[in-house]
Amino acid sequence: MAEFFPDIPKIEYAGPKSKNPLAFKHYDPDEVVEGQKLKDLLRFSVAYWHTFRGTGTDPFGAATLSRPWDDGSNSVDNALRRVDVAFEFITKLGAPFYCFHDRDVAPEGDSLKATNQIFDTIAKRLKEKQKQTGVKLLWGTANLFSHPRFMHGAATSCNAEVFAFAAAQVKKAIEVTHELGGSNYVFWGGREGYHNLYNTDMKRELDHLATFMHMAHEHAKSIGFKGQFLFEPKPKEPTKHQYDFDAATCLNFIGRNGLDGIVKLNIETNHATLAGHTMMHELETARIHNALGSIDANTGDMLLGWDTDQFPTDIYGTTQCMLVILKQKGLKPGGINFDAKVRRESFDPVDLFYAHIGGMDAFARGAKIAARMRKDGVLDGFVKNRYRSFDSGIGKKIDKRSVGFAELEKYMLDKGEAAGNESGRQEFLENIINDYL
Ligand code: XLS
Ligand code: NI
Ligand code: NI
Repeated sequence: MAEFFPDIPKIEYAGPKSKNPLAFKHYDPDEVVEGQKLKDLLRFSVAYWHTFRGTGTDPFGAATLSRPWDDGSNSVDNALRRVDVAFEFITKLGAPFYCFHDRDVAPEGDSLKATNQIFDTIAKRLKEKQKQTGVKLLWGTANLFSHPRFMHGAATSCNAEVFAFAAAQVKKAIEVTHELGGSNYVFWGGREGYHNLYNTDMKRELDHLATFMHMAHEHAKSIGFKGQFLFEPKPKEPTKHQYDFDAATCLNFIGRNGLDGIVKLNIETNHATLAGHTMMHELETARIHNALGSIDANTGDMLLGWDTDQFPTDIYGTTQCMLVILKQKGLKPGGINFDAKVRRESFDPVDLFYAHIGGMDAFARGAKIAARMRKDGVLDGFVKNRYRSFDSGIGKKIDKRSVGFAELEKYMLDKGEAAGNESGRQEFLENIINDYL
């Protein structure tokens, strides 16, 4: 079988002292952290779209990336060859999972029927390759944003024909995800949002989105797909007002539309930044609502205001992510997907390896640092103690709701003033965190 990365060996763990750029320094898949092997805790996934379909184009310039195996065509042969490339890459990297949109793996045909046939052909090859290599599908999704038919949205389009097309496409994408043993199915809003209320019935569009998700869930049930549905928040791009703005907005949508427990969240670092939040805030918002399903680990650039989809390299950031993720003992059935692309200047195939190795090492380090902090009870003890006034006395009564405003007024009239404030010690805690890095 042809090798597409002939000069690249299987990437191994070589330890922190290694100077080999094609080895892991921190990600040892079998190292145990908080009772789990790192490979099971982190569940890394390669994103098919950026890694095997990315060309390096940007709004100002043409493709730059050198991908000798790709003839640039939309042929089925080219798509099949990409599958072989993908599985050689993922296997050499040692990532246990991958993710795709339907249109990343399989091009569109002349009709929906032809498109579905092409998708089946590719899915067959994907299935063979999964079996051969042991690589699994973390999640599947449908591309409901690239084709011109989705100009007004997909599930939130003003055009019922487009809603129907999107439904047919998602039906097929769920079926293929099921056939390939996918653990999750993702809804990212894509063009679900609007630019201007002069032409938009927001209520009707949101109702349609809820209808769409219920229909997807009903279909999944009918075919026996047990994977987790995930909604991916993102505040901007491509529309000005995306309906899946941030974790809180998505949770509100889920809760108000009877989708609690059916749909969880796929939280992306870059999207958190665009929403004006930290990733830690978004993760914790999802977690406390029992909705932290999976993450897209790509980060943005603090100086650029769009989804730059960079590989995570900031250990401070990955530590913060892992502090939250470890609280719920990992993300399973979700994982850490690199929805990230190499810069257009990094055009060699080997750059794909450097990028993923760096991201995996950054998360492995974050996991180990966070675990040490948790073992020493650095934050937990502090936080628990900070709220101790609610563990007894009047605080306990408030938590139990056994008092109301009248009792609290009497309590304070008797005391005259609230006592007991203590320092929040933010800088003290920030210093301790730096000690662990
Ligand atoms: C785009 C999104 C997208 C989703 C999958 O910004 O991150 O890539 O993860 O549709
Ligand atoms: Ni994403
Ligand atoms: Ni994104």
